Amino acid sequence: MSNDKLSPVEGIKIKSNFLRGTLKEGLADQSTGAISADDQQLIKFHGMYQQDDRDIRAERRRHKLEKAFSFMLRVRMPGGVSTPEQWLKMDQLADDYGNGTLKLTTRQAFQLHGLIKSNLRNTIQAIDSVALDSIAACGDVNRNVMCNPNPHLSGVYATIIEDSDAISRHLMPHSGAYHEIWLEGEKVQTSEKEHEPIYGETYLPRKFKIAVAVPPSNDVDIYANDLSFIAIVDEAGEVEGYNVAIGGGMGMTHGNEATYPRVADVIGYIPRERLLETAEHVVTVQRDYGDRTDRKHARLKYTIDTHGLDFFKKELESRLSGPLEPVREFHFDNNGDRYGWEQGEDGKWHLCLFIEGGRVVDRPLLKLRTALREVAKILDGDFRLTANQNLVIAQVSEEVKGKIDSIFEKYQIDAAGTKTGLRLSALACVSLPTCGLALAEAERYLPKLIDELDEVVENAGLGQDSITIRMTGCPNGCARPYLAEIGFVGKGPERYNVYLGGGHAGQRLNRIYREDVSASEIRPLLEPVIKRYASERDSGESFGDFVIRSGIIEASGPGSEFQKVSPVLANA
Ligand code: SRM
Ligand code: SF4
Repeated sequence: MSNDKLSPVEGIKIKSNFLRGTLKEGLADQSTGAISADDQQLIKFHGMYQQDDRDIRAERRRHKLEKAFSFMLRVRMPGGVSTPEQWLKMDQLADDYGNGTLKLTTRQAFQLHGLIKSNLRNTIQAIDSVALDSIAACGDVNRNVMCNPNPHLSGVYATIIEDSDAISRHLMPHSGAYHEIWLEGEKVQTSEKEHEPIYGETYLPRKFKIAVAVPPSNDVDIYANDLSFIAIVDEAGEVEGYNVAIGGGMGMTHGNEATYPRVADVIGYIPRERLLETAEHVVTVQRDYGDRTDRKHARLKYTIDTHGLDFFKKELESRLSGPLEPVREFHFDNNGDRYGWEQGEDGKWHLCLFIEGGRVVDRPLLKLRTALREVAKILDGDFRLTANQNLVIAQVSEEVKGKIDSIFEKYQIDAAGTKTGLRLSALACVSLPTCGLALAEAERYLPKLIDELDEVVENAGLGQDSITIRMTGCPNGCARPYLAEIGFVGKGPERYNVYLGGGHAGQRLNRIYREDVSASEIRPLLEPVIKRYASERDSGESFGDFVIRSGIIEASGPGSEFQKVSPVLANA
């Protein structure tokens, strides 16, 4: 392929000297709150995005002021595990340098928003002081490795968190740029020429995402990841090995039919000791065959669809120590979180706490951030961020459990998860005001929409039944809306495409029901569908399955694949 066909970001990576670019100079430039366009691409590999406050963009333009630039910092934390000390540091940084909130993301990471350029180094040095970093939290590399928290299964959990951590470390960029720019300030002196043994100097064609799950919980949404490992547990309760799934992804672009969400294919099984070589070589096949000319066509899902699944599998096996074994049977039954206290096999207590929109913030009537800070100060276990933007307070002794209950009582935090089934199963991406790609509100609007839909559900007599609802401010799919039973995807200000029919275990894509609906039209649009579900559903039938069986969503037509898929061996 000739270089002039490569996407411009490929050129930026090549000439960046292993992700350094002119970041040091850009940070020192006090004449602007921004960094150069090229460095904006490179800083992603260091876990940051340049953003601006979109709520005040127009006003600043009117006053001929530079945009209100700030940075979002995403912390790498495999499996979403945070010690109380790390929590307290992040909480403090949210006040010292951020916008006073902590965001728990859909990939089990912390995000700080609103950091100004001159505070980036201080912030990164502060997270480093509690053994956290933001290396490869964004960028064309493997991102934060997810794994489900499974607090009640202590033995299996210990294995999968160890494995997720090992994958994360194995696929970390080797460049010394992060340490040099953010921590040391000096070039790390070494006689060896720097190189990236797995990625090479142009890294991957695009971002790359990995998740590890223990059935029957699919709370990490394995079908939305480039690469997933589905744990197969033997009769003794040990993780024997993993089924391997490849080619999931959500992002698409309105009006560009060459882009689409795709659920992953389960291609085989590997014993546990072959985990790292498998992860490495799915990455290297994507490195070598991914499309570097068009970033909208560069994810692994397109590599597979361009070259064929059989080709990809053969190429992968040629790089592995042996062929993949046949897929082992597995079963997912949900992709949500289980709220409230639960006691684990080892007698320790775990509380899964609902965090609306993953936003840890003090509001006038709900001092959530303060309450969690008090919990962190006495916690004898750890925190685990979930892929549904919630929080598990894990490994708690009986004595501390009582103290945590008192804290939540004092601050009137709903520890038992008694909100409605809709609210507890809802996800919204960040969207406005920080996301530069947002076309419509999501995190700030979904709670109000749920208020309306809760009334509909209650009138229909559906009670606490959960229907997964996910909203994103644009089609990139950060809250995985195409796997939801009801998905809303931002089209423009206060306008959404409405999708129906995703699988309740996240195993099947939904498809478009109505395009370009205004926010005020959503309730009247969905009310008759929800009423029909309440009166006509079969026993135990999920909303997603019902809308297909009843013909509310046509079983054929343009758009995503739409056959009814059994969660057992969904894609084998
Ligand atoms: Fe995302 C870009 C937020 C999970 C698909 N995502 C962005 C950016 C960085 C916007 C940008 O590029 O300028 C958003 C920053 C908003 C902000 O102000 O914080 C953003 N994505 C998020 C988070 C914070 C959403 C949330 O509310 O939790 C999630 C952070 C996860 C993490 O900790 O790493 C987040 N993003 C996802 C997911 C879900 C997942 O991975 O399970 C997806 C869909 C899965 C996938 O990748 O296919 C996702 N984000 C995207 C895409 C579309 C990628 C594509 O293949 O087309 C973009 C845009 C892009 O990459 O060009 C994007
Ligand atoms: Fe931003 Fe779109 Fe992702 Fe929402 S889905 S955070 S609007 S990129």
